[in-house]
Formats: sequence, structure tokens, C-alpha cells
Amino acid sequence: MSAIERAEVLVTSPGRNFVTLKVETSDGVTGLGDATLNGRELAVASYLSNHVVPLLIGRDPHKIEDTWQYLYRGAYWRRGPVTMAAIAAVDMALWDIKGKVAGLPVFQLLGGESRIGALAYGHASGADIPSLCNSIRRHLDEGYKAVRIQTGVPGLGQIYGVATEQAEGQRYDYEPAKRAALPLEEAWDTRRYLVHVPEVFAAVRDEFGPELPLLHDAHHRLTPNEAAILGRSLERFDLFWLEDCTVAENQDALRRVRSQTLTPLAIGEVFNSVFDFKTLISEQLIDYVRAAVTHAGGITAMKKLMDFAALYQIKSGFHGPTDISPVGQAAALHLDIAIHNFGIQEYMKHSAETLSVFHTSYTFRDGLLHPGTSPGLGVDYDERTGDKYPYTAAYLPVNRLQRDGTIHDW
Ligand code: EZ4
Ligand code: CO
Repeated sequence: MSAIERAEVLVTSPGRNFVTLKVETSDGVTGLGDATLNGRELAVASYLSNHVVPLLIGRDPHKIEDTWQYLYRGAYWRRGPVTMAAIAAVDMALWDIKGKVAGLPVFQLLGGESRIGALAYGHASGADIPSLCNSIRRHLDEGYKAVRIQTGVPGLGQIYGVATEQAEGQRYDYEPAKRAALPLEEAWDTRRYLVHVPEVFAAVRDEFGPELPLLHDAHHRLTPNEAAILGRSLERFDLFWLEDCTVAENQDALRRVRSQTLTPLAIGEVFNSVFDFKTLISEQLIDYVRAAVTHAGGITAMKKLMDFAALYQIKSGFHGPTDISPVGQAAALHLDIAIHNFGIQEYMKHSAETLSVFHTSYTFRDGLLHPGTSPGLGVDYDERTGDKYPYTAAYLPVNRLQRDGTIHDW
């Protein structure tokens, strides 16, 4: 019987921080899993190296389900982003190993291809409407067939999701986690935002026509009532989705939004368990599941979550910003290709530095992503290069109300 012989946590920072679990079997097969939790990276690294790696040694690498349950139920302390990112990393690494042993890409083990590629959306943004339109044009030139659009709001400074540097030809990435000892602080005003966003959509529809799929992320900043107002005011622009329109820890609050607007809703990038989605899915309060394979327990858990969602005609829209490593992105792509209820996949290209550490085999062509046909997940990790980029503290920004400095959701 093959056994897990070694497991190691690799932390690197080629442009931004990533945590990767490398599992090696007695047969010399290596699997990789993504355990990156933006701004809290070392907590997962420690959870893995101190509390999970010792439990893996000697286990049968082929027992993916049993290992998942062993780590989830066995810990007694269930759920939470740190635990579930750690379990996700183990899960991905074991699927990677199983694929390599079988000589098959992971999507084949999940049922095979259901489509020729996964529709991707890119992140277009600009400080104002003209620069947003330039950014959309650049995305269309690169082949994107769907874009998320975010702009600055008049009267507010730098805000989340809007790239600061967008010179022609420059790589597009707003990299929200800034390298610094303390998080940046941004100012927010919901009234200004609610006035501005419909103007942005009107201008973009005017310029690009009615057919381009447009997405928008409200990043949890609205109350359920404000979310309903925004959803209604955007209905005439026919969004692909409105994302994280309100915080959803209280899932019941989505009933209010849902009953008041037909704008499609996507939620869940901060969720880590099927239980976070239970009401949202079973009452059909959302249209798209935003969870990341990296943060919600890996391929095993996400396959089950999506099968549950399929009963309610809810589709996938997996989280895929650059703080998901190329390993996590590849894991998402294998699921995207295999499941029937695929919706769309977020895709921000990683930097050249990041890709010098993570060698990927996924492709982006005519707006569609494909995980490639290499056995396993199809990502290699160059440790020699990775070791040249030590961890540096980096944090997501903090959001305060412009009026009086109260900490606000973001
Ligand atoms: O703020 O990935 O839809 N995408 C997003 C992201 C998240 C970051 C958090 O780590 O909202 O930009
Ligand atoms: Co988001």
C-alpha cells in the first residue's frame, strides 16, 4: 500500500503571499494544495504544519473522503476559514496525487468534461467612467467575454476593487492586500455609492451595448434594504450578477432582497461550509455560489455543495482573485469543467513573478478557461524560485464611514 511519507508547508511571496501544502507518497508521487487565506496566511500555515501534517504521515493517500472526514470530524472544532482552508489544501493535494497515479487530469475523475471551457470574467475598473471604459476595452481585446465593473465614487478616495495604476499595456491587478505592517484605511459613503453606480451602468451599456455580460461587487457594504434598492435600480441594465450585496451571516436577511429585486445575486466568497449556504440555497435566495475551493474545504466539499445547489437551479461562480494561488485556481477549473451547474469563473491573471513559482497548464482562449490535460491538477511548484520570495506582512484594507470614522463592513 502506498502511504503519505512527507508533507510540507511552503510559504512564498512572489508579488503576494501564498501558502501551499506539498504531500509526497512512498511511491514518489507529489500532490499540491492551496491553503492561502489573504491577510491571515500564517495561521493556516501553522494549523497545517503543527496540527495536520503529523496526522497525515502513514495514511493512504487514496482515501480522500476518509481523510476529509478525519480532519473535519476528528478535530472536534468544526468549520471556520483557517480549518477549512487547511482541509481544502489536503483535499486538493490528494486529488492531485490520485490524478497523477491514474494518469488522468482531475476533471476526468470528477466525471469528465461537461463543456469545452469555463466562461471567465475579468476585473475591469477605473477611477472614473472613461478609465473604466478603457479598462473594459482592454479586457475585450484580451479575449474576455464577461467583465466585472467597479469604479471610484465621486467624493471618496481610493476604494476597494479599483486598480490604482492602469497605464496602457500594464498588467491589470488591484492587489487589495498591500504589503505593510498595518492595513490601509479607506473611506466609505453608501449614499454616494447608490447614486453613482446606476450612472456607471448606464454609461457602460450605452458604450458597449446590451449583450456584454456585466457583473458588479458591492462587497457586503449595504443593508438588506439598501441592497434591494440597488438591485432594483440596476434591473434595467440586466446584470449577470450583483455580488455580496449585503453581509450574509444572517442568511434570512436575503429574503428581503430576493423578494424585492430580480437582479441575479451571487454570495459566498467568505463562506467556508455548506451550512453557510443552507438557507440561501434551499430557499433559492441566490443564483450563484461564490465560495472558493481553497476556502470551503476543497474539491470534495465543493462538489457536494454544487450538487446540493443543482437541486435549486443555482450555479457556480467560484472565487478566483489573485489571492487564490494557481493551485487553487486549477482546482476550481477542474470542477468548473466537470459539474453540470457551472455558471462562470472569476479570472484575474497572476503576475509573472507568481507564475515563475507556480507553473500552470491551464489555458485562456476566446474567453474560456480550461484546466489542461496534464495528470492531476496540472500545476508544478518551483521551490528554488519560491524560496527567493519570503513572506511579508500584507493586509486587506479596512473600511470606515467617511462621515464619522465608524468601522464599516467591506
Ligand atoms: O476582496 O480576494 O470578488 N472578489 C473579491 C476579492 C476579495 C479578495 C479577498 O481576499 O471581492 O477581491
Ligand atoms: Co467579491
